[in-house]
Amino acid sequence: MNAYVTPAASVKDEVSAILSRLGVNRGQGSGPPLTARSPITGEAVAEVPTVSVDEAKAAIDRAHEAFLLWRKVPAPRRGELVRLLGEELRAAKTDLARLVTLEAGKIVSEGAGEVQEMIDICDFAVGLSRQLYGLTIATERAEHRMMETWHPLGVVGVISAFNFPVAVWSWNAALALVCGDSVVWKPSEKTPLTALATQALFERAAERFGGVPAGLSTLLLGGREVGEALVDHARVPLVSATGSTAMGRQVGPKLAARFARSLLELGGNNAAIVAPTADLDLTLRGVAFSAMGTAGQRCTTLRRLFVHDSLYDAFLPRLKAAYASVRVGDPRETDTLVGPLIDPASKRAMDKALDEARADGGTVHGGEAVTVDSGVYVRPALAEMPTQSPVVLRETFAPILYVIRYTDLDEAIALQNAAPQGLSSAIFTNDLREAERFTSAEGSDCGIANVNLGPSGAEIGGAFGGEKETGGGRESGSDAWKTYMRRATNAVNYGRTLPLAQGVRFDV
Ligand code: UN1
Repeated sequence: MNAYVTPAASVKDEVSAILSRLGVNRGQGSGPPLTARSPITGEAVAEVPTVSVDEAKAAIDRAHEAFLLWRKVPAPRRGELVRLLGEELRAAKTDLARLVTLEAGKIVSEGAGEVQEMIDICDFAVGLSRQLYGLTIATERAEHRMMETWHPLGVVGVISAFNFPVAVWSWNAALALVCGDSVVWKPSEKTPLTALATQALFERAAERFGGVPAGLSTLLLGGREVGEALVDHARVPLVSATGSTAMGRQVGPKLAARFARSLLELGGNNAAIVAPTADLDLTLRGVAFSAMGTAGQRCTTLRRLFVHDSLYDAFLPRLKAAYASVRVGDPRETDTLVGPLIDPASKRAMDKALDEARADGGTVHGGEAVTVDSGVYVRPALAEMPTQSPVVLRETFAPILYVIRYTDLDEAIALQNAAPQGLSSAIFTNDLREAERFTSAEGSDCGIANVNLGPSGAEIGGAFGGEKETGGGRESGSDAWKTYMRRATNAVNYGRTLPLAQGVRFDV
């Protein structure tokens, strides 16, 4: 449970108290200092040092040295470190969740949910540390055995965004650490404090574990040039990058040019279809959470809604009422459901998109500024659109839900798949044929396709990520761990002859 009930102390005081309770070391470095702000009030809450490019490169070299030692530690023992990290996260959940609220503006339950995702992935990774299975494969040669072995990969670079300031690191780090890799993390410049707090918790776990190689998990605070150092460093065989498609377009080709792996988790322009048999009470809640939750700042946020003609007039008034009544405000207050946007630039992007929607013949409900302290707060917007015009097909990282009527399911699926991104999607229906069609090969083209729940709020057990401009990466559950390891195929001849594959003869 979250122990905080009312926003009594100033944001800055609360931040300082949490940082000192968590034993946060603000780090060092000769780069330009970074000012951490809280979107709740817009105020500066701390100043932290950043590293220079040379310092970043040296830290990556150290992480490589750490990898050389860590890869020799048996995987279940590596899992023990992640188990301890999970314990530290459990113990610090209230404080870290609160810091997520203060620094990223998430409402209390979403801040707690983010830390819960970290705990969940630690548990998952601990189990995984005894299950890094390879296959044994039937071989065509007599007295041979063929098998796959999964080996540690190297330094894993993690570039994360402000909207999931700590969970994304944990999805990558928990897996990477059990896989025998070291981790170097460059968080968003908008959320350095939650990153420092997470690093402090990792260090506590490492101390309890004993004998963790120095630099096994390193935090690099800095600007774009620090991210570039990670992307360009020859000792980094995998970079997992979460952010905009524009960022991915730069990072992906650079990694490809040096034959490093990329795990890209980029933009989403997620849709849901409300079909004739949908349970409208459930649909309303599913749509409201996915579209307005986290103030529309999840990559899985619902941004496009296709509503069947037969229930459009029954459903829309209910949806409009929910939009008009949802409480926008200080995310620390328990009845707030929509907190602040991260910064004024987000509001400008939202206003621009809504102007464009109106110019395209849309009717906009909501979207106006709400005055709460000196942060950037908006009422989420519903935009009823005559067609899926270009603004609808663009991801605007703000709470705008475009609503369009449809009559035929295939038409709705085609509209949903017309977006350049392919992260998450959903259908609300009680018709088995429609549900199955939506999840079939001819249905949604996204990495996530849900039935009777919204596109956001995925749990860690599934592979998370999407297709097309979302970048194709998969993180967290299922077999996403394979990206963090290298696969060796081993053929072993235990006989005294040398039969060649494919029946080739080569007698010397
Ligand atoms: C993101 O917005 O970057 O499915 C990730 C969800 C979360 C993850 C979102 N588990 O909404």
